Amino acid sequence: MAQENTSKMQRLKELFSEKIESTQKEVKDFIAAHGDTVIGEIKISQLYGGMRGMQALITETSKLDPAEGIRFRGYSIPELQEKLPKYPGGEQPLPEGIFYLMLYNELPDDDTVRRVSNNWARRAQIPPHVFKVIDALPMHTHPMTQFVVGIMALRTESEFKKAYRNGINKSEYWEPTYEDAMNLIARLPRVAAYIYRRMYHNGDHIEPDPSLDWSGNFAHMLGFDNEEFHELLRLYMTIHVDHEGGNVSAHTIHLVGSALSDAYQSFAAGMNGLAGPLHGLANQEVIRWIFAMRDELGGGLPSKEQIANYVRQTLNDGKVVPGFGHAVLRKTDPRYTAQRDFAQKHMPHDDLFQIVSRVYEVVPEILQETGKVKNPWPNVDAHSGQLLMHYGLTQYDFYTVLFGVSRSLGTLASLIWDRALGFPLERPGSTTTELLKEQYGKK
Ligand code: CMX
Repeated sequence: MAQENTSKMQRLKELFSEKIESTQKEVKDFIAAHGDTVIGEIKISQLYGGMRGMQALITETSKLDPAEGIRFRGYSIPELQEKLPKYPGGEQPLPEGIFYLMLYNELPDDDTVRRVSNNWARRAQIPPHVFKVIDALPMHTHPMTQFVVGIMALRTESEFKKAYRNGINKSEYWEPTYEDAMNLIARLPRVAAYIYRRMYHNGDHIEPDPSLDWSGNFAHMLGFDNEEFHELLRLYMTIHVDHEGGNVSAHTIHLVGSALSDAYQSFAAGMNGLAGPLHGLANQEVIRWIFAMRDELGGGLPSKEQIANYVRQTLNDGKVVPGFGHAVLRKTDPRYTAQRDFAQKHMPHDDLFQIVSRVYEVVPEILQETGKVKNPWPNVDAHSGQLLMHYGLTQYDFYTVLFGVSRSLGTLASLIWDRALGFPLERPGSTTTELLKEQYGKK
């Protein structure tokens, strides 16, 4: 049985290894032919402005178009909702499918997705010390901190670390990276669910059910066995996976990985970036902001005028309106729209959905009035909390952990490709204001 399991796991890896050689050749030939082609120019303002708009990274798994939104290996979210395999009786894509698409650059069939699911289920064992390390943290430790600590505790299992110490040839780096990525993806739901049950259900933990799909099992371990919630989590885990390479979490994982830090170290570093309020933590901040508004206004559905006043007050206090704006997007985030469609179908009369919808009607115009916000439209985080709240996942401090579990799929598929393509240590140049002034300030 153990042998049979190993050979099944090997088959997915072999399939990937068959892809590497042709892609390596394609990239090498392209660089040889076009390596000196100039693809843009850099303005001084971009150096001071967070490098917006600079094409400076290769990330094969997804590409973000400002006007259209995210595409994963060329497919939009609605296309994936149609084309990716579903759980029997379900309508939302299985996240296993989008992972396969990102890693293998091919749409999987039902059988392939089942193999990925089974593969992860077989890898999901967590060494007991991980739970002990988490248990040693004070209960008030933010769930994202507990998550990062859990990931680092899992690092004892790193195959890359062992292989490097044993002198692995650099042409084979991708192989232990693949193992680490697959193991980590398989184990993250259990770690996340452990933190959730520890914090909010008196440590009453729920054993995994390996017969379920990856996110169905995650929902089950969190304590939600409602099939509609399982569908929501499949959607959630699919739309948060990746957002090209320049966002803080993906970029960090790629950067740290470039030092040949293993998948555990790289992913934990990226999760610390995701935990920032301008990035993934915005999903908890949205609910905090809406609840504070509701409390201040005495409950119920606020009028448009009341919301507008509250938004203006937020801006006057020098704070951002969470869930709105984006560094790249210039329209309503299609990830927002996918969640709105889900709410319209399953909970059109939900109180919080009414508020989220009204906020959507009011905020963009006010942000536009400021004259400085480049994208006044809602992003993914403006909607996700409402859906979770509806099914009883009310502990919003936990929301960014869900985002993090999903983001493992895209960023770790990318990390495997980084090692397969032999990407070097990332080391851009920096300069000083004094030097810039000397070089360009006199014109
Ligand atoms: N509320 C208030 N002000 C905003 C704003 C918002 N939602 N979005 C942008 N601005 C402000 C910026 O703070 C900046 O102000 P200053 O010039 O005073 O510094 C100005 O508008 C210009 O910013 P921008 O070029 O439009 O946006 P950036 O690329 O600098 O920032 C982002 C993008 C997401 C950090 C920003 O829109 C924001 O802070 N949004 C709220 C937080 C949020 O929802 N983050 C989640 C993003 C998605 C994710 O990663 O999960």
